[in-house]
Amino acid sequence: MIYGSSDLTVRGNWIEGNQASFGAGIYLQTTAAPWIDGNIIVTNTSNTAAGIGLNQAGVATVTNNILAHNVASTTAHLAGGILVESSPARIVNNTIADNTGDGILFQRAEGVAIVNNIVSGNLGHGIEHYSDTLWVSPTLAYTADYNNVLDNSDGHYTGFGGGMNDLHVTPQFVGSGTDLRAFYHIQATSPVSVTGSTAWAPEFDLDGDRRILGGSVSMGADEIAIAERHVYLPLVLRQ
Ligand SMILES: [Ca+2]
Repeated sequence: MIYGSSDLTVRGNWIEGNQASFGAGIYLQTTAAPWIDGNIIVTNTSNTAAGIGLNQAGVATVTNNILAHNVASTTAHLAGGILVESSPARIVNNTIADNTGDGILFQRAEGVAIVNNIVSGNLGHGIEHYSDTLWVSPTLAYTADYNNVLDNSDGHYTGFGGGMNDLHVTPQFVGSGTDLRAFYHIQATSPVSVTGSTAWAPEFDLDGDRRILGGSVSMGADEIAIAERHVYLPLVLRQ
């Protein structure tokens, strides 16, 4: 749990097998602006918010994380991946797959942004805007677009209609072996390797590969490295 007012960075950790009532992987309740980047958050179990829970947190930036096989254990399975509660978080370029519970659930969040994520195979909704009218003012603005949302058991969305630039295509995960970090990388042929929003993309991916290559960016935590793409440079002959 991260609590208090420091602008810390949590990067490159393997967060596995934890149990808590809320936010078993990472629980943010801070007035600061933490950056949660490039972590592998897997097989954690909570009542709600199994992977990451943000509750009255500041402008948290959550980028390049893989959240998989986390379990929200209540019968409603609220947020197996990420729950954003009253926090203007930036949830960008994460891979949120095969969790027991909704991929992303957000509520009472002014200015939240959910962009460039892969949200697939979760037991629940892909992305849920929890819109209890007692809690949510209709004037609260949010951005949710350029996400690839598919194969979630209760459908792509609830509480809103999805983004204009969302996709629903098989992301072509590497998909083999027991190393979940490797498993949820995407293959070079992935249809989402060039379909993200460059406006929202972080500078690097979870491997340290530079993003926005040739004017395009991948969805999810993994950018296809430049060596894996076909890049043709001009050939100049000098005499
Ligand atoms: Ca990469």
